[in-house]
Amino acid sequence: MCKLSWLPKIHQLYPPICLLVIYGSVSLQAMDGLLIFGRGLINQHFLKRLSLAAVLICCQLVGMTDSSRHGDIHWPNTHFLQSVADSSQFPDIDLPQIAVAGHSNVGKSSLMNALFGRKGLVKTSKNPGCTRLLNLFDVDAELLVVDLPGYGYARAPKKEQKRWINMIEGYLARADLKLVLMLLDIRHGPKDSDLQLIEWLNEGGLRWLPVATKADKLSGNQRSKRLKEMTDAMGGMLSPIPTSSFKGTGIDKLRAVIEQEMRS
Ligand SMILES: Nc1nc2c(ncn2[C@@H]2O[C@H](COP(=O)(O)OP(=O)(O)OP(=O)(O)O)[C@@H](O)[C@H]2O)c(=O)[nH]1
Ligand SMILES: [Mg+2]
Repeated sequence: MCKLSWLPKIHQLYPPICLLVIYGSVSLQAMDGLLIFGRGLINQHFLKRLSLAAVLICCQLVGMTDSSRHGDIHWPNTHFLQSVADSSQFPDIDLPQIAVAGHSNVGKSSLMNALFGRKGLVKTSKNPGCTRLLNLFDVDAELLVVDLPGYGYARAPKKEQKRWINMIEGYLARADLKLVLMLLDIRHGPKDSDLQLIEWLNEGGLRWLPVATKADKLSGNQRSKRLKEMTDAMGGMLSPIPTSSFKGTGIDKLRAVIEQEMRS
């Protein structure tokens, strides 16, 4: 895929252009002000320019406080690319890749909606086994995020469980991944199936980031206790990030860590 990475994006140009216009406008105000002060009157022209400067300053403040924009990635600029049933169907995409892995129903798809700041883009369900294919999302033409089917859904037919595991392992083994987000329900910590996957990721030399989901279900004290237990049980290079897709907890931090990992 051809990517014009040297071209700045519109949102990257936005703050400097705004600053330039504000600077120009404020300088004109100052000149107008001096002239008017000299003549001792305020005309309509002056008031118009003053309101234009106020509007531009507000726009700039909104641009600076947009929490879904970190560094180079504008997260809401995400679109669904395609679903694939196994890694052999994977399209040739020249973007750094991250995968979202975890037990069935742990909150993978919900977390992706929260990360993208786009409600309903990724399909979620209260019934386990909702995501059954590898779903690919292009984030701002900077990043490819892959939503994986959940493992460990005991009530799914054995044949189907085997197919999901093969699909996940086949993909993880072949993909050129920058990072795997390893999702764990903060209340339960890692299950045997999670520990198996972690061992497998470690053996393959893949970098993984533990993400504790559904943090809204616990009080502050309980959260800290569970996070410590989680770290002790899993090891790993990166500390777990507590998140809640419902409340937006930890989402900014997670975006920042992902972007940092992309750059390293
Ligand atoms: N309280 C709470 N519930 C959540 C949160 N995130 C997800 N859920 C709920 O957990 C259930 C599963 O969410 P999904 O995002 O579909 O989980 P998944 O891991 O993608 O599930 P599979 O695709 O089946 O593997 C849904 O009922 C969600 O509403 C959260 O942050 N807090
Ligand atoms: Mg899902």
